[in-house]
Amino acid sequence: MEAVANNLRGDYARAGPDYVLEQRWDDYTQEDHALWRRLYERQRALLPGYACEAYRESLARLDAYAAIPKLEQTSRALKLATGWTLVAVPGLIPDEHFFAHLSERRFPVTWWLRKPEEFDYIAEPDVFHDFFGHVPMLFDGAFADYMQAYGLGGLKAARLDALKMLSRLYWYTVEFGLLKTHAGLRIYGAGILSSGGEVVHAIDSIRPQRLMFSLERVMRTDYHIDRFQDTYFVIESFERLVSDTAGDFAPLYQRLRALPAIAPDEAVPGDERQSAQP
Ligand code: HBI
Ligand code: FE
Repeated sequence: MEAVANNLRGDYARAGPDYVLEQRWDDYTQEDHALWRRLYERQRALLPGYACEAYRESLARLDAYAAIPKLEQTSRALKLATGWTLVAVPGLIPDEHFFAHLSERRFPVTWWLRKPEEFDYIAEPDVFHDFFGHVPMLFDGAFADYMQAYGLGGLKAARLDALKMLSRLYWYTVEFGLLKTHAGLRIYGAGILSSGGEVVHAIDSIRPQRLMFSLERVMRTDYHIDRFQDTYFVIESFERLVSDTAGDFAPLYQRLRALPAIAPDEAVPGDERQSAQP
């Protein structure tokens, strides 16, 4: 078999034209399931007081500790909850395919699990990042609406050559978003929830700045993909995130593309800073 995308682990050759493939749950080894449990135990222990209620209640209901989940089984429950289903994919897929799946309420989940030596850091999303990080939030109605709207927006942004600005919105919400609650800031971003070190950093560290969500500010702000974030954006609620991002982005893209990007650690006039503690 040719090493497609020079990474046999992803075995893209096995995927269809929409990049979907069979999960082949029986191919996982006992070592894979044991690593899944170790990853799950570490992250679950970090969540009390850090992950938002919607995420924690959904994760508990998923009961996904004992072994790598069967995506078709989770899809049946998810479909009933918010109309979403999970599709197994070989790894990162081209933006337009990714957006197309989201726009039709299908969430792509990488089928393979990292190796033990990647316990603390992995560059690409694996089944642990995608399932443990992203899937629980898809059971929340407003967030599920936001994810589909993001997919629809992505298809439009591709046509407007605005993918860089739109990917910042995904990064600072879906991957690294924080939520304001009466008890303090809580995490809903998958990139934080699936990270061994960033759960505590995102809430307790004095290094990063935490700013109230502003669509324009997010779309102008660059990000690092290989270290903890210097800036986190805080939303009031998922419903508010949906309404803040409901409009047509074309005029915004037009205006913002003429402005310089804001560095990940930069503060600008108008920033509404948030402290992590209430
Ligand atoms: N593909 N499987 C997969 N998972 C992702 O999260 C993903 C992707 N392709 C592109 C992508 N994310 C980002 O560029 C989004 O901003 C589109
Ligand atoms: Fe992700």
